[in-house]
Amino acid sequence: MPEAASPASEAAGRLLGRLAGLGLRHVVVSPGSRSQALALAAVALERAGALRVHVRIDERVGGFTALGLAIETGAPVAVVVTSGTAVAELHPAVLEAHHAGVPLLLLTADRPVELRGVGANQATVQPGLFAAAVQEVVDVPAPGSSEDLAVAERAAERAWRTASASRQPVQVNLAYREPLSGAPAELTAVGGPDDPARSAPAARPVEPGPRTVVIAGDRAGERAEAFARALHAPLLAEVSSGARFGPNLVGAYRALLDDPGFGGRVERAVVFGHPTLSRQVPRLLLREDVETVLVGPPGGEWFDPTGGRASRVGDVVALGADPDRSWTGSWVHASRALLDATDDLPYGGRPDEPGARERREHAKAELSALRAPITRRALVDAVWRATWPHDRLVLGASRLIREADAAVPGKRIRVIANRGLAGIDGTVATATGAGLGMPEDRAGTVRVLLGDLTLLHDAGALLRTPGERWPRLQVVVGDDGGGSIFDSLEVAGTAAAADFERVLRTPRPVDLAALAAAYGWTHRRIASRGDLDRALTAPDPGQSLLEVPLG
Ligand SMILES: Cc1ncc(C[n+]2csc(CCOP(=O)(O)OP(=O)(O)O)c2C)c(N)n1
Ligand SMILES: [Mg+2]
Repeated sequence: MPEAASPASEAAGRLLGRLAGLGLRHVVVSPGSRSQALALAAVALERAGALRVHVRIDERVGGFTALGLAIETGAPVAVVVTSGTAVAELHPAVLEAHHAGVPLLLLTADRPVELRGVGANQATVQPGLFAAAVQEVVDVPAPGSSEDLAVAERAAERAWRTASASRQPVQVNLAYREPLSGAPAELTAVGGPDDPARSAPAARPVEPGPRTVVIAGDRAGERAEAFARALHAPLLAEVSSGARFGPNLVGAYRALLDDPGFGGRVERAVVFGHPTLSRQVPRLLLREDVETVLVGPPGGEWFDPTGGRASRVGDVVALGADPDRSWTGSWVHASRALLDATDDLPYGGRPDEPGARERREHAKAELSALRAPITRRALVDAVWRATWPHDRLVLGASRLIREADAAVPGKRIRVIANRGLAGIDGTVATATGAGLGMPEDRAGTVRVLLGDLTLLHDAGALLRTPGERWPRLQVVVGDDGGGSIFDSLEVAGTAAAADFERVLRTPRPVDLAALAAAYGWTHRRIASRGDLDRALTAPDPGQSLLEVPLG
């Protein structure tokens, strides 16, 4: 006997099939009844080789996994959730995606119109839930006839086009009536990519002349480095800019911006990406005597602390190199000297022509340094040294990313950080998504460096999916007994110590070995710098948690 046909299954299959035709490669699915047709269509398309499905129980984890996938692949990624609170669980990742400019397709299953606003189970007002954080809401009524297949297809095209062009999340709210799914069908991708000729933004010519710095904030990308080199300008690149490398790099930019001999002499700033890690950059851009050129983000918000005084352009092109080489040279040299002076690594100081005594002393110093407690600086340095272009480095919010930003030298590696809203949520899930988005045959290790509270916030993301590929993940936790970032705030001195501890620093004595074991992760407690280097350079296969007590 043929099983009952389900308009829900047919429409869901057509929607996802068309999305696959347009270029959708990853769908993150969370379980639910109302969304079953979408979830089953996604796995049918996976069987046909059209896309990959990643299943996550917790939609908040699913949302951040999709975010990581979209950051890594640069293309929209879909999430499938059921109705009600499941939709709201996506909100943190949607907000981050909105502010950072990352395209997501939120396929939110819903009740049909007759069941809305009548107190039906698991039904709320889903369109509009994300307010301005989505570029568009495509509200698709429950399918009933074969004409609705065309409606589903058009919804797919519209959502894909909007998300791709705006680099923003788009909600496709999909009502379904019972039967919520029907007989399994074989599905394939429908149609081809739709590639409206996208015109590159006009590039504004930038003449050499005024004393210029190039600032690369989060997600600035390699074009910031190329532009700084072409103009021969100092490159003040944050650690997650994607531009922290090259001959013009000024890693110690904060100290130099504070210095009247450097920051005080700047006449023009060209800003790429979203700088979030220093007070000095916004302060520089606020200065009336500094001409500011903001280079448009491909999506996301403009970073503009100038109150509209800055000029905004889609792209820039250097009209030649600054003939005054001393400007950039002085920044680069001063930066290198500053970074060397604050170095606490055990490896420096090798005598030029070591005699036997010097060699012995050097070896002794090296040995005792390897046994020394691990400082934040030593931790970020070790992680940075161990990370290579085929790896990914994901940095959690809080102190370690700031430490890395202040200290690490230039290296052309991919660093991901959720700086759109700088939340401590979703860090492990974002990293997992990034790893899943890397080409399988060329994927290295995804290393996550985060604080102890940031890990505990996303403990649910440690939950693996049996039978699905997971990337090689090395989660490195700098454990300093709660939110140490609050120690640097005024409240640390004004609040009663016990109150400060209870509501701000919030230390949690969690047994991380047991946490790791519960989720089947390898756990290592790192006691020395020697251990740290060994664990980082030869990462365990699969998923591992390195617990690093900070000294
Ligand atoms: C979702 C979210 N909640 C709260 C905060 C505020 N916050 C910023 S840092 C921080 C503490 C982080 O502690 P930890 O991960 O241990 O890092 P540490 O400060 O010790 O480096 C908190 C709660 C936030 N950024 N995001
Ligand atoms: Mg901490």
